Amino acid sequence: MEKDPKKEFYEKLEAKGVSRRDFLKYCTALTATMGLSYSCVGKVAEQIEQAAIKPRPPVVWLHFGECTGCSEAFLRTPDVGGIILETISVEYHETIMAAAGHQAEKSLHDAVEKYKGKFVCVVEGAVATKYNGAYGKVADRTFLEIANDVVPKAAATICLGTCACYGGVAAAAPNPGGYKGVGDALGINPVNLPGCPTNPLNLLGTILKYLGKETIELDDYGRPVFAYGESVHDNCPRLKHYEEGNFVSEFGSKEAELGYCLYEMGCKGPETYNNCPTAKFNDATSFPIQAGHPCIGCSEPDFWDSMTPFYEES
Ligand code: FSX
Ligand code: SF4
Ligand code: F3S
Repeated sequence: MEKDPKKEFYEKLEAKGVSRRDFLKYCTALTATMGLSYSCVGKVAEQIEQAAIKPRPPVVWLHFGECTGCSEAFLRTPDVGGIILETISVEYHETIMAAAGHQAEKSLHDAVEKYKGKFVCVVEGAVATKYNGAYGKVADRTFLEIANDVVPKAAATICLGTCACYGGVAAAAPNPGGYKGVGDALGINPVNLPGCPTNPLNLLGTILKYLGKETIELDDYGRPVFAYGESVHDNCPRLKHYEEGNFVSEFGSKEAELGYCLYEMGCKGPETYNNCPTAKFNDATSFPIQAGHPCIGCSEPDFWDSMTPFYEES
């Protein structure tokens, strides 16, 4: 007897430690992240079930100049990460694949040829452009060569993390290697999901919109408006204190315990566009400001240069 694919999907999630109740909890968080009303939770859950049942889109995942924090962010949130891995078919990913050396190179080549024009390319990390890309190599090929070879063969490209989007830490001054984001380095317009790291819910929301063939509205920096349309400050739980002038001036102070505003500690929430206060991290547990740390503007282009020093008074 043929197995019920929906049942099979839930069994697979269960095996990853994600109960049906957990799944619905993440669908609720995702619905809010995607800017939809609460009444759409059922529809979002159904979209994910359908995505997992249908042939999943092949994904080639590249790593260039970065810290892999963006992959870690979803691999270490097993619930959201587990759901993501059920909606896509990862054909190549250096951090999680078993292959190494020549075998790994072959699997990249084979995946790109087999799924030419059909795969989604997820890129983590910036591309070195000076000196023919000499400042960044994998398997004796520069990041620039690999990007020029693989990215044009993809059906769509998603830049994951501020490094892939705009250069990030590798492009911080004086940037000797001429690191750039993928869009700038290749002269293309990818979907940019910045953050250092990117919130895994924003990746999942983007994948679902892509699979549902929905138009993804982007802002001037290539970021989906559903996730990056409002500033951190707009939705900050400490906003009332900002308006009333209750500021924290040092870490560990009495004011910090009271949850006062972190603006005077250098918080960049007013200039930073991201949905951290509503989506949150670690399976929707917390985000920097909730944990008492000022926002450092990690989803903005050039934040390592333009938002520093992170701790000086504003
Ligand atoms: Fe950069 Fe992401 Fe910061 Fe790290 O992929 S955005 S350094 S969290 O890993 O690229
Ligand atoms: Fe705005 Fe930062 Fe204060 Fe929150 S903590 S209200 S984001 S300045
Ligand atoms: Fe980054 Fe600020 Fe959110 S530092 S994680 S954009 S609160």
